[in-house]
Amino acid sequence: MIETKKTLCNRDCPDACGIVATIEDGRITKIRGDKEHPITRGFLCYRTSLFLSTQYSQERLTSPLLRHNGEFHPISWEEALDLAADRLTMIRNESGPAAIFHYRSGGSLGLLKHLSDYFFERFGPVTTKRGDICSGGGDAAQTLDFGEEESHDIFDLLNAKNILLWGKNVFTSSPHTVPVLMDAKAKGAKLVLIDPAHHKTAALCERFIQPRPGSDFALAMAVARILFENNWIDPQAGSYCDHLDAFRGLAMCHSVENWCQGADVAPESAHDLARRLGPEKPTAILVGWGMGRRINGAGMVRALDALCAISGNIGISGGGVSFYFKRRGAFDTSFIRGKEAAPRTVCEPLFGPELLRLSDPPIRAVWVTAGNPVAMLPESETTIKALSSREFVVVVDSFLTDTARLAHLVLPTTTLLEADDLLGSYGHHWIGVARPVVAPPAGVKSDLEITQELADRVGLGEVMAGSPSDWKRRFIAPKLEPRGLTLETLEAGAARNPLPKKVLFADRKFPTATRRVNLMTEAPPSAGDNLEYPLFMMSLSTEKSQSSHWATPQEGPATVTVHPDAARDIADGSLCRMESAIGSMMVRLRHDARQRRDVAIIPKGGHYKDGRCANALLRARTTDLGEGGALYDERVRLVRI
Ligand SMILES: Nc1nc2c(c(=O)[nH]1)N[C@H]1C(S)=C(S)[C@@H](COP(=O)(O)OP(=O)(O)OC[C@H]3O[C@@H](n4cnc5c(=O)[nH]c(N)nc54)[C@H](O)[C@@H]3O)O[C@H]1N2
Ligand SMILES: Nc1nc2c(c(=O)[nH]1)N[C@H]1C(S)=C(S)[C@@H](COP(=O)(O)OP(=O)(O)OC[C@H]3O[C@@H](n4cnc5c(=O)[nH]c(N)nc54)[C@H](O)[C@@H]3O)O[C@H]1N2
Ligand code: SF4
Ligand SMILES: [Mo]
Repeated sequence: MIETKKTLCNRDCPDACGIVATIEDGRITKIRGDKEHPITRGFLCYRTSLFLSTQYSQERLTSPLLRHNGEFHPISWEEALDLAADRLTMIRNESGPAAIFHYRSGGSLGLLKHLSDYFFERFGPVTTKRGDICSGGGDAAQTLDFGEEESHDIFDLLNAKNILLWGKNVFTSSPHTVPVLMDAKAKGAKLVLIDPAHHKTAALCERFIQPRPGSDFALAMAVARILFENNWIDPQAGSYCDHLDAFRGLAMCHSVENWCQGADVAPESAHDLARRLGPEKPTAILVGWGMGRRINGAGMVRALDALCAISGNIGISGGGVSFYFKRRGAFDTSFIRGKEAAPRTVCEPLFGPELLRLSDPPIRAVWVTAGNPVAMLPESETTIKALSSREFVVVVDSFLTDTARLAHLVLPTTTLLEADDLLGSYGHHWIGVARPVVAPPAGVKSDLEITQELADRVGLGEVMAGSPSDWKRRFIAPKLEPRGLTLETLEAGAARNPLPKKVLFADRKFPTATRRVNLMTEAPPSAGDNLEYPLFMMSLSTEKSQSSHWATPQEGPATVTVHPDAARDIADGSLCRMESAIGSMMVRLRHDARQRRDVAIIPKGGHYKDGRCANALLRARTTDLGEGGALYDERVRLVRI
């Protein structure tokens, strides 16, 4: 029998695509993008197009595994969950719930994944994470400036005359924004990319500005100064912005030439950007998630917020400074209190160091779900040391990741094609449901089943009871049902979240304390120079993987891309070592004359066990605000072998 079924992709990706699967005799034979989904438009990205090889991979875990004397042995679910319940209860009773750390990352963005948080809150509350490795800096910046973070409707880009892709590689990280940008171009919009790294997105743009990494604050101040000097400031800016004079003072404290020197761009580039934001508006700024992952990342995003606000691009159609779409905004998760309830928290980017440092009580047990901290969080070796020295580590995943290898107990779970969940998106406003297109293999349980069966064993069975549909209704009811959206309507097809407006802040009122934009008044910290390690290691998303999950197996050393002048006579295609202050790895060098001379670009998500992991070289540091990860400020050098 041949049938087709629809679901939504739950990966940590801004696009939340509609997927259409063809199933023949119980086996998925094909997946493609849903033509009826307004964002997906019938295509999937490279990594998910190849997902069937992951779905049916020999490496997929189909039984709980217990590590004994360094080796994993399959055990039954009964044994596995009895053991987990006993150990967690013992540790809680002996040391208090703070001795247990529940770490959930974004392996699936399904809303029902929050139920793991809910369980641990009711079981403890236990120690949870704070900060955000991904967008902590940018989130804090936008919230501080505007009182909340949301984005213009993605189709409002069609009303823009200019679109500034500020630190954003749409082809790789949000491919379904590309058709919208193409449509905007067809309607006459002009695109500019501002990014230290050269990538495919430059081809979409009429102009490519390539500043020094981390120098966007300086570039933005040059632009601001030009806006002030030409009187291209919105005449009403003083009425809806706080600190306009102080911000002007900040922009005026250096000449345009000096600011541009700091950013290593020609002053003409700053004049060009100012013209687009001023007389040639409306201009939409799309802020990439990557840009804020720096020690001054929040300051950089705040500078872009300020440019948008003072130039009057805020609150108008075709304008705005869009960073994050509130993917959870439509759903009610308020019964889970999260950080507020937790006895203490671990800062996510400092996972390894904090786990080792915490005492009174020390962390004795760690429950990791939907994340691979060894590969994806900074300072892999510290993370390894931290996890290896705990008494009880459980990892819930479908594969034996770098992190799962350190677990005492590994619990196999469902993939995106077996998910039964609710989804929003952080790159547009469409929401919907994921439904299993096939049942999971024997021996695999969903995160919800795992949580419920654990709950049954520790007296929380009733608290966690309910089918996936029951839980979906609970998340949907408070905000969506009054607006006419029910589970049944979402099951019929993705719908636009009715809550966010198409144009944000159209009344120029902001949910800050003063109802005005909070303009920045001070320069953020600077990463400074480093003569010993001259290159910024930029460990960036690649189309070939979803973080540490690769579409096809990777072999050999990681490829590092540098400008030929930065290669120190190491030939294109040859092996060398890349060293940072804390580690070194063998890499294959690739020359690319389109890159800056101060960057070394390596794909993010390489596996530690294969010696491909950038995080082995990266120190655990946080952003200036919001406890994000300062991921792209580590300096490295290349050494001949
Ligand atoms: N194929 C693929 N897609 C993905 C992912 C993946 O692993 N693979 N990961 C997903 C995740 S987790 C997320 S959060 C999203 C977003 O994932 P990101 O990878 O953060 O994507 P971008 O928003 O494109 O931001 C990255 C861009 O920021 C630029 N950048 C870095 N530093 C600076 C700077 O100082 N100034 C400026 N102007 N630019 C800078 C980088 O050069 C890069 O081009 O994408 C998701 N999409
Ligand atoms: N050096 C460097 N480090 C980075 C970044 C960078 O740019 N450079 N990017 C950062 C960013 S933006 C992010 S968001 C983080 C991502 O960090 P992580 O969230 O840790 O990334 P993944 O490697 O995708 O790990 C997710 C795991 O969840 C599993 N999984 C998938 N679906 C499910 C499910 O339904 N249930 C469960 N239990 N597990 C599931 C997957 O198999 C995978 O092993 O990494 C950050 N780390
Ligand atoms: S990973 Fe992103 S682009 Fe790829 S199918 Fe999933 S939602 Fe779409
Ligand atoms: Mo992310």
